[in-house]
Amino acid sequence: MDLSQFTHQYDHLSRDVAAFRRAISNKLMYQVGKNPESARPEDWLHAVSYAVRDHLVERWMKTIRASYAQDVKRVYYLSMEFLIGRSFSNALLALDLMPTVRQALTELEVDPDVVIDLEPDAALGNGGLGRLAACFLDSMATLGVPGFGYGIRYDYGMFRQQIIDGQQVEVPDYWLAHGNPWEFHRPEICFRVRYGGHLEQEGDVVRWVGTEDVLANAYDTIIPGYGTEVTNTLRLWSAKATEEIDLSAFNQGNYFGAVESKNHSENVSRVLYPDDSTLSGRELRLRQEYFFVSASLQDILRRYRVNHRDFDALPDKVSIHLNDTHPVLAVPELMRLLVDEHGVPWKEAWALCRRVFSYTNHTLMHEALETWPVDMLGRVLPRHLRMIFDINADFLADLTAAHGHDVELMRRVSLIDEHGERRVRMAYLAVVASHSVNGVSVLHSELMRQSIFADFARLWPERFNNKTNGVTPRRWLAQANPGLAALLDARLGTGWRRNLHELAALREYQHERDFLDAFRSAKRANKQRLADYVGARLGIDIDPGALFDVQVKRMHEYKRQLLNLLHVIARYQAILAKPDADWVPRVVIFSGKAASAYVMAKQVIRLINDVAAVVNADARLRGRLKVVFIPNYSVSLAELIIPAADLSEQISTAGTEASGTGNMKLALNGAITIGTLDGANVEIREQVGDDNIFIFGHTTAEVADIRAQGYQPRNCYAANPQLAAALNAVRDGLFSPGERGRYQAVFDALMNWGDHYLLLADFASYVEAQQRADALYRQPEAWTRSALLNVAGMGLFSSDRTIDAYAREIWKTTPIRLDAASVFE
Ligand code: 26W
Repeated sequence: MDLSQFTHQYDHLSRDVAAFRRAISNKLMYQVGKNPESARPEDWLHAVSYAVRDHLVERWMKTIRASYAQDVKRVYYLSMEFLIGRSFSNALLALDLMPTVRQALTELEVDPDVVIDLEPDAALGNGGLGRLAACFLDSMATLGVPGFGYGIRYDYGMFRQQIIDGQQVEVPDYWLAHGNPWEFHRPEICFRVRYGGHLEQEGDVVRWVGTEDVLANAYDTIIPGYGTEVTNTLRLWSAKATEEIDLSAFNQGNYFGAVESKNHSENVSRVLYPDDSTLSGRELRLRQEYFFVSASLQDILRRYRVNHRDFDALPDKVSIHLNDTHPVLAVPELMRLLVDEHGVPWKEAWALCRRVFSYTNHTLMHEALETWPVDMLGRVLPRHLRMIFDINADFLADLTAAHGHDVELMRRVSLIDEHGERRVRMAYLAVVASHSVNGVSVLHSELMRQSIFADFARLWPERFNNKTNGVTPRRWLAQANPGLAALLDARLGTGWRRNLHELAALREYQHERDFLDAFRSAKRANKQRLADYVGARLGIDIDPGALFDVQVKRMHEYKRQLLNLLHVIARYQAILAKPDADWVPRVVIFSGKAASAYVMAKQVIRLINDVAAVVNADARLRGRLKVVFIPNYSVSLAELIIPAADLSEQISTAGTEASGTGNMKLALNGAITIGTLDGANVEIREQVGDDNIFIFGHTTAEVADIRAQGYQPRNCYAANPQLAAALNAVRDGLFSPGERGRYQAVFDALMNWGDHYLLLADFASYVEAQQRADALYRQPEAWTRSALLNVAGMGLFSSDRTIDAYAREIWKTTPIRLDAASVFE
């Protein structure tokens, strides 16, 4: 085909205001089907999204064409979660079209801010792991890495959180209700995914028959790069019944029965599991994992075969990354496709697998490590269970050959856990199958080698490495904090968006009074913006002059929101005891969701709201302490809250938070961290210096010692009257006067059930660190300088740096070349 005839079409899109006005009006009429006078704001959002999208599609087609022409090595990032948030303003930023499109909308008498705020978040993830996947997509495109995201197009994303009478209520998130202009449905890209059935063996050949099938149908989302034309793809799978309806039932007059089975099979992509802490072990979850993995692998092999006849070059052209263990069924699935469907000999297939897969671990928490009962796996995926047994047999045989017959070692590393009900250890399968296993911060990678993977790290030390997480500076600074971004542009130029290390130059301005003032006013404006939101939505009046103390993240015992709250209570009591002392005014802000079945996390939400009600109503405080729980934490709320923070709470028990990424976003926006030596806090301290972070609490090693010696939380209570008073207030119902015993279980968890996360052991040190924060906040210039030095130290924490390291050291990919690939240089 002669492609030259098509290329001129690329030039028809103009980028001026008048052209956009016309394009938006055209989209409104021809795509949305509305007249301007009857168009609702949602209709305008769709119209303008389509107009902007056209500009991305051009780049997208160009990228796809180049990737085939250059037969590049592609990276496939397999993840159950992608927490994308909104796409419209992100696209405007990538295309450098924000001022143009704002102007065009304004001329059409449409308020751009109203339209921007109408877009629902694509909340296809729980928290850190899902948002990291989204930041990685952004960085892959920006660096020109030929990367694809593969996941599930859940009909219902992360639930919406309402707070009713102080308690979390979950509301379904039907994010597709008004349609999604950012996705392209691909009805023709459809793969059969099989479940159940049984195995038949003829000689060496195993046949998997009698299955119940569902179709996986592709929806593509465009992922723009920043400052480049490279534009990548996020491909999400939606379940479709193999037959529209059961015709035989239909013909027999059983109309409802006819649609029932269709609905049943389509349930597999219905809803995101809203739990990021405990493995529920539910069969539907297993089905979801296999669903997207199978479709993705079939698609990956199809694409590979466009340019290749056999599979010899597979590891040179394909890299498959496993985002935690959730997609680990990709290992037996690739084996199945190669061996059963394409006749590749077992040993060759395994050698290919070992070079294709890499794996990231995101948590050490035992209860979050996935294992599947052998029984269930055998019922749902009999062929894969057999594959896993065979992989295990080969692995254990090789182990014996190399290290002798060590039964204890074999028991420890076997892919099958034989204690009690037999279970498949998905993390071990990931390690055995991958050429690279990484943790997400220096500390976490080290602990990973010492704890859950100790035996494997001895067997294969070369396989283990660290890739400290990062965040995209486009969304988390340029987009979320236009005030600070403008200030940085004026002083440093705009290059920090693509090279975050350029922020280091800010250090030169740390003694310039004018610059510090401007930096402080940018923060102040963000605080005002948040105060307006809190006033309008929650009816709570907060003073933007107060210290904004922010903890935003999933609600989890190990993250210790309750430790923060104990400090709030202690402070409340201290102010009442000395009402005339010179207190630094504070607004303590919480936001975060609890998994729906996580009783203790929900109790903590309720307690925060109960404390807020009492504290905010107490006139004796004269506004010097306020507590706010902002409902429904999400990517777009994070974009509002994070730029307004002064103090960033990163207070997990040392050794429990794998990395954290909120810590990076907050520091990047000029918040100072109060935190433990956990996760990436350790590296943040190295970058910003000891004087610009408030570190407290026991270290990982000390935590281990305390536990080994038999931790007695009651001793902390006995030794610290301030702590005892705060705990007693909770126990005695000071914050729940209508139901005095409401928080007995919270009290008991700390005092009588062992305080597993050592809140009491860290309390005194935490309070002391909070006093250091107060002292610094009393000196506005010193505080601002320290905040500035935090921003200056964030160069390392760009996800561009992270992705560059993955690309070079794990995936071994090189960037795509496009003619005039860099559009801003
Ligand atoms: C079995 C259900 C389940 C679902 C999700 C278990 C565990 C998870 C994730 C691993 C939880 C998660 O989001 N982990 C977070 O990953 C971030 C990105 O690496 C880190 O920054 C956080 O520290 C880590 O908690």
